[in-house]
Amino acid sequence: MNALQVQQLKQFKHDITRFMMMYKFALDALETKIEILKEEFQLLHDYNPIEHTKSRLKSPESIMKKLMRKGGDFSFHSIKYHIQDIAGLRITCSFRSDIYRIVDMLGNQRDLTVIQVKDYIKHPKPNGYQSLHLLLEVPVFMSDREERVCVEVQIRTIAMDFWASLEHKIFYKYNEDVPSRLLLELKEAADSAAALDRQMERLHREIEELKEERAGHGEDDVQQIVINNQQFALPSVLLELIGETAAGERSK
Ligand code: 0O2
Repeated sequence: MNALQVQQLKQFKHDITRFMMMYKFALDALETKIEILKEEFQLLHDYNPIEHTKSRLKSPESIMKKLMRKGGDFSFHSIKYHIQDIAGLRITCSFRSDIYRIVDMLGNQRDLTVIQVKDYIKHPKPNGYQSLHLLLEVPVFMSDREERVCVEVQIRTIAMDFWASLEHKIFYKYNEDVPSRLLLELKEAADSAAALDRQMERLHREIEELKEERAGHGEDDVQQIVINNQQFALPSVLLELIGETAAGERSK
């Protein structure tokens, strides 16, 4: 390799790193948003709709393979235009209703743009795959410019995730040529996972109703608040003040 080629290679390495960093920053920004939603939801509803999140950047090799499939030219502009899942975030929830709650919460954020929604829960793929896919445009503020970066968000329940990861493994093990007996069993397993999700959702609703009933009877511990996993007792002076106000109200 001559000096010019080494120089060109260095420049390319620098450019591709900068390009990929943009997607990493978009994922960081989105993960922070999810973290805030999670904590706020826990505080308001005493319940966490998000089990866990996992992010990934597509490897340069997979990006190139996909670009060739899509027939785009080899420029950063073309990659950004054609490959919309360079940055991917997977959110796993306990219940189906949580998925639509998260979609609404993200859709309501003014700096995010929802480009596309693919609902494979209402319309599962023929193989049984279920998940909700969102394409979001996330603003990334850098030292010299602002970029709008596309992130693919997959939102699914634990049962859907269990199924998808097994199906993915089987698909790769058989080099995409899965025996029909296994395909049939996978479809049955997807149906069982969907039935389990429905049953868990029903149970969850019943438990929530019981919790509300209990709260209505004042059985919850109302003398403390929990923030950042820390418990704080309400100041006694405040409790006394509330007590006095209540006594005053009663004697009116
Ligand atoms: P990876 O490694 O997960 O990123 P497109 O992305 O537009 O070319 P498509 O099929 O229109 O292709 O996109 P779609 O339907 O939104 O699905 C994209 C991603 O969803 C896939 O990414 C998988 O992660 C997941 N997915 C979709 N269908 C299935 C399925 O039948 N089984 C499983 N296990 N996952 C699925 P990639 O790029 O395939 O891979």
